[in-house]
Amino acid sequence: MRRSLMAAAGVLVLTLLAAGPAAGQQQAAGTGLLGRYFDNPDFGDVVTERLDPTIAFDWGRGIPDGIPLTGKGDTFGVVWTGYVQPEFTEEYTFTTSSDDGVRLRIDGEVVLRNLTEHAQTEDSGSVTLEAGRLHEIQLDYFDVGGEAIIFLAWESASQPRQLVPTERLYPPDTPLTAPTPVATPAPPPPPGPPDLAVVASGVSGATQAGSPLLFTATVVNQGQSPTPPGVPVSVQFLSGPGELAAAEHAGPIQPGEVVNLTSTTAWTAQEGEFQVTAEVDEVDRVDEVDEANNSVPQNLVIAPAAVPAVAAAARDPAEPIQAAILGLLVLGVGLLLANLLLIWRRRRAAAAAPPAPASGRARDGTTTVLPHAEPVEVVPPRRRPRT
Ligand SMILES: [Ca+2]
Ligand SMILES: [Ca+2]
Ligand SMILES: [Ca+2]
Repeated sequence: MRRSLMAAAGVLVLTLLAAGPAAGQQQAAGTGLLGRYFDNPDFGDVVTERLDPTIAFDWGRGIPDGIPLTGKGDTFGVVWTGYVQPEFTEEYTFTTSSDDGVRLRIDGEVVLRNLTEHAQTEDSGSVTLEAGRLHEIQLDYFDVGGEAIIFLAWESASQPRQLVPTERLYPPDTPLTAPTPVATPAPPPPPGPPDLAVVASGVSGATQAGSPLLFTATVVNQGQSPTPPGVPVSVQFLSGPGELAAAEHAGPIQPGEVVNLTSTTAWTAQEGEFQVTAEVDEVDRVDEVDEANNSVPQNLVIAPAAVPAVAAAARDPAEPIQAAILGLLVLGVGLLLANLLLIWRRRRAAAAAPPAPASGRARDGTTTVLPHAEPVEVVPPRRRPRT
């Protein structure tokens, strides 16, 4: 019966030995586990130690070759320690085939345990491993006589059962290298403050005295942060120290956002030349990296007020001739009225004068001739001849 079991176990051993390396194993560089050999099954005093490339031994009824065991001769123990490095991140099942006792720890946790005296027996246990990581491994084994066999195999969903290969086993003095950290991008620097700037300004309306003018400004946030929420962004239109108009945006203005603002009240234009400065955030509600770019001046020329319509009509080319004719008519009517007035006054004067003698001799000897009187012949006095 014992021989038949041994034969069956031999099939397992051959199966394990026949399993080839899994894909990707060439990336590992292990050399095996450190084996500390004891001359008793209680893991007492260490007799010797050596590096074993794999755990695959069938010492038959003897003892390990080259190990100067001195105890009972056919009774001894071995503790293998070091690291095991899996290729995949997944659950691995470890299987031992041993005669006699066996116990496997991975990262300090017991994965399988059968510390009894027994013929060659398979024991299995599972543990989840991380690809590329060196996991601590400790395999305790003892033989209390008779056959002495120990094999260590593993399998997972990604690889068939096989002996744990040499390149996946590392001795305990292997320097542990931290798993390659996943490159994490450096956190972006905190964004800078907002930066408002006036990039254009203008007016809307006729640039003529008396005309209602609206002012416009184009504002951009060329900073890295939006303007604070709930804080309005205002623009003031100044001529010298005086404010002509103002505009406001409820905000916030996002980085790179362009906002066109128009004054809320009109300015009644006055004749003259003005330099109007559009200044954003003139009350400094927003902290900015640059305040020098907050204002832009513009020159504004306001023409005189419009000429009234009647005066404009006088600019008709025919107007001088019409005016001359009108003047002549007025002059003619005036002369006519003056003559009529003169005649009327003469007649009135004539009607008011006392009746005069038909003719008479004045004291001075002259004769007054009245209208409608017959002329009187005036005879000069006769001169007395000289004697
Ligand atoms: Ca035995
Ligand atoms: Ca600014
Ligand atoms: Ca500011």
